[in-house]
Amino acid sequence: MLYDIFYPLSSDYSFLNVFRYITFRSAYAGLTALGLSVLMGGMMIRMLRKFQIGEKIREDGPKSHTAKSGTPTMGGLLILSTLVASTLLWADLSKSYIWVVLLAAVGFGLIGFFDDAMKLKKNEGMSARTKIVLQILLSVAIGSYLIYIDPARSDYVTRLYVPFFKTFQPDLGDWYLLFIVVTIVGTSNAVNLTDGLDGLAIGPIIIAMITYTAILYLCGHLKFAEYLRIQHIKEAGEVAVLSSAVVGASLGFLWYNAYPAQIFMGDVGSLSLGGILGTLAVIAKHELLLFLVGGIFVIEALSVIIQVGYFKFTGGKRFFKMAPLHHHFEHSGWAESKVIVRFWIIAVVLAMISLSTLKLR
Ligand code: 57M
Repeated sequence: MLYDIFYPLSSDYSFLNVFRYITFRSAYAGLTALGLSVLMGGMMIRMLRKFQIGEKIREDGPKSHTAKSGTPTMGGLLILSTLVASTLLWADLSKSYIWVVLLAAVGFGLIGFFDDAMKLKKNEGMSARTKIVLQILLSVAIGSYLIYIDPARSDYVTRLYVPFFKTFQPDLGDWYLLFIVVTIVGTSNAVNLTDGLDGLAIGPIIIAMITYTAILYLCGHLKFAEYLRIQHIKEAGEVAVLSSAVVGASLGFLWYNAYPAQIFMGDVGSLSLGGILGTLAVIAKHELLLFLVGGIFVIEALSVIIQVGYFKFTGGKRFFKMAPLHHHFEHSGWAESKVIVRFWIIAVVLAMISLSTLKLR
């Protein structure tokens, strides 16, 4: 919105030319979302307490978690509202990718919202089947737009870029839609599984979003893309403004979600943030790199698959002390804050390795 108002005036007032730059708008989109979420966070926590929108803790979990009972939840609404407001303010809204990512944010957010609301009202959320069908439908809509409608992607759209390989780019053809769906739905659910300790999901989300902000900016910039020999994706750079707003909104949420948490994000936050991350990876055509950038989410999801598989296969034996993996470490005697910070450290290392792949090919 500010872009539409101020950039046209730059012919009369040259200092308004800064509104042209994605770097400038990304920085202020991040700061605006951060400011808004820190400012609104306290108010929201008071409101959630007033309406008794608090977490019901499962009895089969680690004992230390019973003290968290009643912690205000659905803090994802804070993340969503501030990132959307900041994006509408700072992004060039004529670029379609902005709307694609906003659709992912709000769509996955709505699925999570109804799930949270049902859990609060009836103690039981949406059925796993309904949730997954809705997630798939939304991802099919996003994937179909990018493959069949988006005019900017044309010939390279179904080719897959493989980290560390310069020329090996298999063309998935029509299977690419399925690949997009698996990427977006998988990321959304993996973030949801990770969100089980204070700040555990939001830390790696911030790190992964910063990484993709850099990647989006680079692949949207013709010269950098040529220099790095990555696919130049016209208009992807603008999405960096949005992902920067996600970073800001998430940092503001972390202010309150840091151990000991005053608020949880709920499914409205975790499903939406995962949906956004998956969509960003697809738009940047760095989908496989998400395994590395979002390695923490991958490990957490894998731990659940291994635990459930092993449990069924052995007729009741456990591979980990408890799944997802963070519970295993809690049961091994690690303090909650230690698990969280160590997972963050691993996320930073993975992000650094991921960025190195831009040149290592
Ligand atoms: C939901 N939700 C947290 C909060 C958050 C297939 C199965 C393994 C699935 C899995 C599952 O349901 N995972 C997804 C994870 C919950 O947090 C809420 O949920 C939102 C995110 N969806 O925003 O609203 C609890 O996590 C804690 N928490 C914090 N701080 C935070 O900032 O401490 C969350 C955010 C909160 C709070 O205690 O209540 C969750 O963990 O439930 N299932 C499991 O995760 C269960 N694992 C399990 O059953 N494993 C089995 C195997 C054989 C399948 C086993 O290993 O025994 C565990 N979940 C819990 N307790 N709560 C088991 C123990």
